[in-house]
Amino acid sequence: MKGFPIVKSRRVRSSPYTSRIEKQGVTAYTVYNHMLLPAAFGSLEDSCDHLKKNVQVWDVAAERQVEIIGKDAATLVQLMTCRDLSKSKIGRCYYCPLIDENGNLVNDPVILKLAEDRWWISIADSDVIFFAKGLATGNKFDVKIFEPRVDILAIQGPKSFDLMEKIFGQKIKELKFFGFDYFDFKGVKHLIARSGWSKQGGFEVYVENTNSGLELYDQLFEVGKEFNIKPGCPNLIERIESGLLSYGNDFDNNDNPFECGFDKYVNLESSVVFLGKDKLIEIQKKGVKRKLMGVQIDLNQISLTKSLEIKDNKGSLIGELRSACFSPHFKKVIGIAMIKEPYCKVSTSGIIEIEGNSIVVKVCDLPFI
Ligand code: THG
Repeated sequence: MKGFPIVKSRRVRSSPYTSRIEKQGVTAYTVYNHMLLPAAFGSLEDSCDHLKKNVQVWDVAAERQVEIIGKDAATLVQLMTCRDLSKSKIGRCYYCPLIDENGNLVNDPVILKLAEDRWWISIADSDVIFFAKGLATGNKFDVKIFEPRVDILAIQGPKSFDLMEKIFGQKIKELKFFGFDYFDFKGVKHLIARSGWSKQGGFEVYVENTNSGLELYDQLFEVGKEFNIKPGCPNLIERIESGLLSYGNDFDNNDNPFECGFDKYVNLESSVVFLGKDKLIEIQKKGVKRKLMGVQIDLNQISLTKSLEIKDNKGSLIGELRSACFSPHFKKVIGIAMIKEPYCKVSTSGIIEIEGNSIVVKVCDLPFI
């Protein structure tokens, strides 16, 4: 992987775990929510393979929390998302598209209901806090909105269950997918959810007590030896194979939830009030003219730094490739692309230009696995 150093500063924040992952061999960072997010520990292929078979600890402190607390907290959270949260339960996480007044996407956070009047929005890479404050002020809501000191550690991979049982006891194995509860580590309570940005299974520890979190970090690696534990990070290959979408890469504020395949998180029939609802009803009636699709390309490597135009054989634009990687599993390049009608169906093909060569891309369904 080629690259240049990122300069740390007050603006590009470190996490409590930064000094640890640097001792452990982090080789690349990206910036996410104005914070360092590890992007590689050596080869992405090797890390992907390791993640699928073992267990990794990820410093995902860059998944910041926006806390909303107060009498109108539930109303404000609902105003921001098209997912009906009226039957939501304390102790559960909800994957929710956030929508603006045009029906376009603002973010795709995990939302945690801590209490009827207290919520955490665990955000992807956009400034949700200002969106929330604007809406709260404009609507004169009785809420407090702030970024609490929470730094998530993700424990991911098939062996995460046995590792976490050894540290937190067998009750942790009873957590349901996207459920959370509080677990004791040496006298300190930690909120732990069964979730994480991989499809290999695992947990996320929402660390509020930094000292205890650092001690937990070291303990995970100590106890994890027998499970072949390694430091890791959200893995580009694994997440594309699994069809986990990335705000800013695969979609952004110019796209709506139907174009991105978020249909099952859009509840237009319910009576709940949210921003852009009328627009989404209109969009659904008309139908969308493009969709996020998978693509397969017969190449053995690719490195995208911006989207690539996809054209038909007459040179007309049919879409754009937004993320891509070489997948050792498929032995070719796979990617995520926004494809226009009528090309957004399986086995259509198009052409991309890479360093002067025309290369065929084949459209397929998401997820790949
Ligand atoms: N965990 C936490 N915060 C996050 C992420 C996370 N914030 C940023 C980013 N990731 C938000 N994006 C996603 C995208 C997908 C999922 C979670 C966060 C995800 N999706 C599951 C799936 O697609 O199978 C389940 C969704 C569901 O149906 O409920 O897990 O990873 N804390």
